Amino acid sequence: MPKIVKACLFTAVFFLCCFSSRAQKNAPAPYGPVPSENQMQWQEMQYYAFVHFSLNTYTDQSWGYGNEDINLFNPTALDCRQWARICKNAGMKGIIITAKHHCGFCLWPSKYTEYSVKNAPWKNGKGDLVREMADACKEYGLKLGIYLSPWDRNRADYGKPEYITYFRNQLTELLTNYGPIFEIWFDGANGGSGYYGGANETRVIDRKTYYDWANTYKLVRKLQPNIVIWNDGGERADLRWVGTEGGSVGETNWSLLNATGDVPYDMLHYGVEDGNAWVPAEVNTSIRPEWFYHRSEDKKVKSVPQLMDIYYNSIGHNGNLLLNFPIMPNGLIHPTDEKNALDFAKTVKAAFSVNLAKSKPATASNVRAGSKDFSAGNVTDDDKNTYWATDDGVKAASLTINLGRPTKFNRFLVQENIRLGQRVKAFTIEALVNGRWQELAKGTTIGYKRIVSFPSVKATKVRLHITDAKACLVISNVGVYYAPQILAAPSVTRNQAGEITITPADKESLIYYTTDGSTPGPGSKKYKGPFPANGKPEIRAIVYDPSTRRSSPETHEKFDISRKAWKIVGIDDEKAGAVLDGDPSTVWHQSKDKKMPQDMIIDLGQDENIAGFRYLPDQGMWNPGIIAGYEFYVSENNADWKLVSQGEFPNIKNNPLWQMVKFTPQKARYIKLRAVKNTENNNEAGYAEIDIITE
Ligand code: FUL
Repeated sequence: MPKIVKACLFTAVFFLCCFSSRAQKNAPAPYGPVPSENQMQWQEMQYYAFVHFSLNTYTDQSWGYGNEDINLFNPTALDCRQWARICKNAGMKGIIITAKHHCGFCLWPSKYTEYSVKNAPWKNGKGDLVREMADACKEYGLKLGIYLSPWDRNRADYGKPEYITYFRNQLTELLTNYGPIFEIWFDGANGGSGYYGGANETRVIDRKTYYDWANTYKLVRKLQPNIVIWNDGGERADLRWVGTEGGSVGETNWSLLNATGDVPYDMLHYGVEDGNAWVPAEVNTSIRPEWFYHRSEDKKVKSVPQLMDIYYNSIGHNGNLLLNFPIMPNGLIHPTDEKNALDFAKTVKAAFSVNLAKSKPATASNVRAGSKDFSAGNVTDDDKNTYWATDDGVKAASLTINLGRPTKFNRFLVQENIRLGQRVKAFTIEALVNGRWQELAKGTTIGYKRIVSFPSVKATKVRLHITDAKACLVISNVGVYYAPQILAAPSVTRNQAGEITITPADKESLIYYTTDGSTPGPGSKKYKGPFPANGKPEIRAIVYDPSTRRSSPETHEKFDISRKAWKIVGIDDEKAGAVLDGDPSTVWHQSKDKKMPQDMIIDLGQDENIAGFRYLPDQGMWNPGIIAGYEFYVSENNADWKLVSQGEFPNIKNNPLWQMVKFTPQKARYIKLRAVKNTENNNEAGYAEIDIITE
């Protein structure tokens, strides 16, 4: 290298060093707890998968008792590469596998128990599912995580000190033999009834002391120095549960808890503002109502709009998202789950791939020491290591981004440099529209990432106004986006008063509808709110985005006569009105002390020409009281009843949706749906809706 070049290089490096060390010297000091390097790596993953697969998959259970027959485990098409491919294409960064769920069955051939794949027919006992998962993750560039249930309903020694040795032996196998593990999941469900090696009893442990977590954590960290530990209920670990499995964490979400003490729901969901330990939120939820596969949920896979809500309420609220796929008995992810997860990824991409603020000039009301190192422009430079900072003591300031020309947007994304601690307590977002500033939204905490949604606006400038913080501000990134409308078919319901409500998936969408059976389009009636509909209305509706001129698939609902005058007879419980309210999500159950058969009698208010009936069972997670065997009666006087139909609802257990039964038309004022049997052969009877079909 010529001398002159060398000299120049040396000078450049010298100045760079001086410059960066000066910048560092002047950098804000960390405030409060900060993430460890492992927590930081984890936070940047943002989105990854759970897979639930075990003997429960074959017994249709949520929690196995511990005595389930090992011979049931024989997936015929198992392919961990399918799981990994789907997760990768869905934009996920890792997979956590249920190596052992509460039933104690191990998906790897553990040396320490006979209750594992080594004694199952699958691959003649030669299989190792954790190995297959690890290999598939490696092939697809995904990280591997392990769920190892501390509660073990199979083990005879559960509850005794020996079990802790067993548990640690298993941990050692899993954390030694399968390469790097990014996260270990210690579920909080603990103690209770179980098989326990044949004892068939209830065992209660002290969840705080029994597992001696401190030493278990030491072992985990020794074996996997880069791991993060999730633990709900035991000693404080690296990550926290958010208090719900529904898919959301609080809008206010501090990545902090106290290092000791109990953690009630509010702390889990919102964090603790003055907490003394960094414990960020992981939002775990399933793509179906349940964690394990149940055929009855094939029609209940979360839709793209539902998944988008979860996205904004987890990743958009300073959390990471852990989305579960229940594996089918054949060993694959169901095609609907795959499709919805991939469509969800496409929708996220469509919303967030173009950052309208990127490289746009930014100014701030305060810049730390007036230095370029902390300038406002650092938030739009696409470099996660640079940030805008204010002087010490300046806890409120505003940052303005000049978009250059009127630009349409409806999402604002902002990130704090959390390596220096989480600070912001309150902010507003404003936009310069036609020369006037207008407030778009308000927020509280920011943390690693906060996404704020608001109705589309066309503005030339956007301003983040931080109004309160714990210490000076450190903002690393700002994004401004236009998320296209989600064009999902709207839902159409009619309440008991006969009013029709049409609800779009995206609040901004325009809805067009017809009531005369004709095809709806942007020239049809525009929906402005619930409207009365007499007779037997036929509603066809679409949502429409005028900016792209695209419309959603159509929803087509045919309603029968209005239920305005209907009354439930002989049941003295106001809540029973749920059966007639037109809302599929509300339910009513017969009282627990009643036995089958159980009757639901309805007075229609006047004679009707009845040609059939419809029944919608409880749509909730556990679906109790699904009527499987029925008798249907009609009467003119609520005294003399005529049986007009009886039988079973075919496949209602697996597909608990609307059931429709038709019969020869009958003139009557009263109807009686008699439940003679439910899907579980117990005495529960529940109803989301009952309706009739008239001639
Ligand atoms: C819960 C467990 O009891 C469920 O079965 C599931 O594994 C879920 C992720 O955690 O607490």
